[in-house]
Amino acid sequence: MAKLKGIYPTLTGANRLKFHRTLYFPPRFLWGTATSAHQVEGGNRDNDWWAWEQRRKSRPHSGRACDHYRRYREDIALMSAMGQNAYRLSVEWSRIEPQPGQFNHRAIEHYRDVIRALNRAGIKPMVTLHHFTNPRWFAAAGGWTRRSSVRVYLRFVRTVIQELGDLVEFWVTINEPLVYSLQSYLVGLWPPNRKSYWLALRVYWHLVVAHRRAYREIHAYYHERRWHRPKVGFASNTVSLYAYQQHAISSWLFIRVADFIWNHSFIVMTGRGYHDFIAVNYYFHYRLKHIHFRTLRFFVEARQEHREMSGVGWEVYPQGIFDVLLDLRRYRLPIYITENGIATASETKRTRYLVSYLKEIYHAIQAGADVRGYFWWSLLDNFEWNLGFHPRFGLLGVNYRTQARIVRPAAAIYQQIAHGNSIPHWMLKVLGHGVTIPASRSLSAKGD
Ligand code: IFM
Repeated sequence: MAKLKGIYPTLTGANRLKFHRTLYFPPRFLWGTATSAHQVEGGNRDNDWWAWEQRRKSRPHSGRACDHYRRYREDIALMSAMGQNAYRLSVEWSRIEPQPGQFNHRAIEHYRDVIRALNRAGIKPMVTLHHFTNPRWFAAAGGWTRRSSVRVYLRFVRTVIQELGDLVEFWVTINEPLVYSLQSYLVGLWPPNRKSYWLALRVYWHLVVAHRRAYREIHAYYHERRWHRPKVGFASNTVSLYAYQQHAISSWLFIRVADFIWNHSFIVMTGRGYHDFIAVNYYFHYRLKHIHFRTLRFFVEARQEHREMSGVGWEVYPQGIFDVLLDLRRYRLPIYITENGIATASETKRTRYLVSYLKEIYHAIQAGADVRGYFWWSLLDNFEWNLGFHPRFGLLGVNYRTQARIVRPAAAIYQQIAHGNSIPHWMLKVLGHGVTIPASRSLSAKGD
């Protein structure tokens, strides 16, 4: 109990009842939201995604996106109103280095302005250096398939650190390296639409090396200047995996291998000493049904089983985040949930999702996971890559015609949680406990 003293209110009188009914998070917990440059800024013409979008009419175009590049002040004011004390954003490489080795100082100044405004508002910035997009010239030269990609990326990292380092403590080197390698080089859904195990592996390896070198570079730079120690990590798309047939050895073995690849391979390959924190992006819960390498379809779909799903067909399964957080305890590092959220048109679903996932995170903390922050994906509805604008992930809705921001009910709930650094019991009772929805409703066309 002595250890808990600093964390929890003193238990006297009326406090005692409140304490037992309220789920308190640790002090200085970060309550944030997350975005990435290409998904919200608009007008990122110089990157490979923009080029890819333009190549076919049928593809979704990011266009003005949420116009966040121009409206960031208004958006930061809304973050403040929501009680956020942290925000995860990415800097757009193609804006900062539109031509090889030529840096655009106006773009850098823009990001300095954004970060200064965040700091002034008491919102801690967490900055991602690579979030899926590459400058066109980099992609044209072979992108991450080339060994030289690491050197070129480091030149960019060095410049960003020199220009923004004095304002930032948290850096994410690469967002979801495995997702990027697979979507772009194995599944072939994202630019450059390649389908090759060899290329996917090669790209993954280069990202591993890039992370290690960026980690060293950032630390060395801060050290030379005698600045405070930066916190550097990469964001992992962490997945909870279960065997459908619990007693089949083949399923069990496959789950072990898949768990290693998804949730641990990047940390192991980069080396444990290259991470100051574990950044978890959590959306996916899979149950292994079949092993089929040619179609890359291994898991039973939520839809088939009438399970609750998001608008993009991802299963809603709060308990999964408890399991992945406990598994990650093995690294003995602070954990930040750098993305978690749901695409849905239903506000009831969004608020229930928020509260029920946070409840599981609370329990994981009680069970020993050192979770220090949570970033909802996303601040705004935004451009969801090959799916375009139809998935609605935002705490703030966006009217893409007028660019008006719509404060959703979940934003008000988030504000209350962040403000109290806790989930009050009434919120769990009214919103947070899972509600089983009838199969017919869970099967509607968009999963909503
Ligand atoms: O929108 C993406 C984000 O860019 C990376 N993590 C998952 C999100 C939802 O698909």
